[in-house]
Amino acid sequence: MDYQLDLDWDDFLNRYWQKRPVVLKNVIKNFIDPISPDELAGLAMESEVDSRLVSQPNGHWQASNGPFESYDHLGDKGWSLLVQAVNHWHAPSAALVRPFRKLPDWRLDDLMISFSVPGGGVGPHIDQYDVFIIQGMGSRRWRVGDKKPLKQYCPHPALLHVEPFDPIIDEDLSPGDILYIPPGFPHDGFTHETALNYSVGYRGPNSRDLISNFADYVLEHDLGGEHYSDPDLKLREHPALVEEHELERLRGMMINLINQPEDFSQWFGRFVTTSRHELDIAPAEPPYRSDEIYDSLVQGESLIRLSGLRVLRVGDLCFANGELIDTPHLDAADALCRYPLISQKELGDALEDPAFVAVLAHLVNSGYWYFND
Ligand code: AKG
Repeated sequence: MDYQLDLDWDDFLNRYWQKRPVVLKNVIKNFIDPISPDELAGLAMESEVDSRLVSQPNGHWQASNGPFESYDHLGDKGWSLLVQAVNHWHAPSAALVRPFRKLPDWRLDDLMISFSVPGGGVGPHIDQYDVFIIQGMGSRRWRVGDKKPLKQYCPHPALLHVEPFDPIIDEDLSPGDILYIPPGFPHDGFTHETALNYSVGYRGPNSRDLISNFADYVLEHDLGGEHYSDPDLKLREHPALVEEHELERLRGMMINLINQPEDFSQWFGRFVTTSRHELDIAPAEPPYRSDEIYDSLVQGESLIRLSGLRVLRVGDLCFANGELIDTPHLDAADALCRYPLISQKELGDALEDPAFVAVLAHLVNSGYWYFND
C-alpha cells in the first residue's frame, strides 16, 4: 500500500514540530489498516518481538511483557496490546512509515502498534518522544495536556502515569486522522470502539546516551591515551586544591577527543545506525559469491533493504546497522542510504569495481539486503 499524507510539511514543521500537539484530520484518505488484530496478536507471541499487555481488571492497572501464549482470558473490555517496532517484522506496516521520510531517517525510532478493546488504554503518561498517532480501525478519544511539571507515579511497577491534567486537546479520532504530540506533553487515549493505533515515534538521543556510547568507541579504538601533563607547574599554597586552570585543562582533554571530526563521524555513524529494536535478520544461506551478486544485478534483479534497517550517511561516510560501508564509491553508498530498493541503475559504475561488489556481498550475506525473488 502506498500511503500518502495530505499534509503541508513546511507549515507543520514551522507551527507544530517539537512545539505543540495538533490533531490532523483525515490526513490519510480512505485509510486501510496494514495489519489485522489477529496478525498483531500473532507477532506478540514471538519471542524476538517486544510487546506489552496493559489492562485494568477490577479497576487495578496491570501490565505484562510478551511473548504471550494466549489471549483467551482477557474478555472484551479494558485492555490493550502494544507491539513495538512492527515495521521490522511486517512489511505492509512498514509502508506506513514511508510517507514520514520528509523527516530525517536518523530521528525515527519505530512504529508501535496498539490494539485496544473498549475501555482499553495505557493510561495518562508523558513520553520523551515526538509521536504521530495514526488512528486505524475503530475510534478513540485522545486527551492531551499542556507541557507543565506534573507528578508522575507508578500504578503498577511497569507503568509510569501522570496525575490528572486539563486537556488542551480533547477529541475523537477516526480512521486516517493523526494526532501529533511533541515530547513532554501528557496524553491519554480512551477506546470507544475496538481500535488499532499506529504510533510513528521519533526520538532524539540524550547526552547520557551520547557520552556513554562515545566512551565505548574511545575504548574500542584505543583513543585518548595521552596523559595530563603540566610542565608549567608552579608552587602553590594549598596542596589539596585542584585549581580552576587545571580543571579547565582536564575539561579540554575530554573536549579535544570529541572535537576530532573524523572520529566523531566514524563513531556517530555506528551509533546512530545501531537499531534499538531487534531486526528480522536472516543471513544469506548459503552465502552469495560476489560474482553471483554482480550477475543478478546486471540481469535486472533488485536488492531490497531489510525492513527497519538503519542506513545513513554522515558527511562522506555511509553506515548500515552499526557498520561502516567501507568504499570510496560515495554515490553508490549514498544510494544504499537513500533508496529502500536498489538496482544496477542506482549503483552505477561502482558495480564494475570488484572491491565494491565484495562490500555489497558482505551486506547481502549479513542479511541486510536481499534479492527481490
Ligand atoms: C504513544 O504512542 O505515545 C501512545 O500513547 C499510544 C498508546 C496507545 O496506542 O494506546
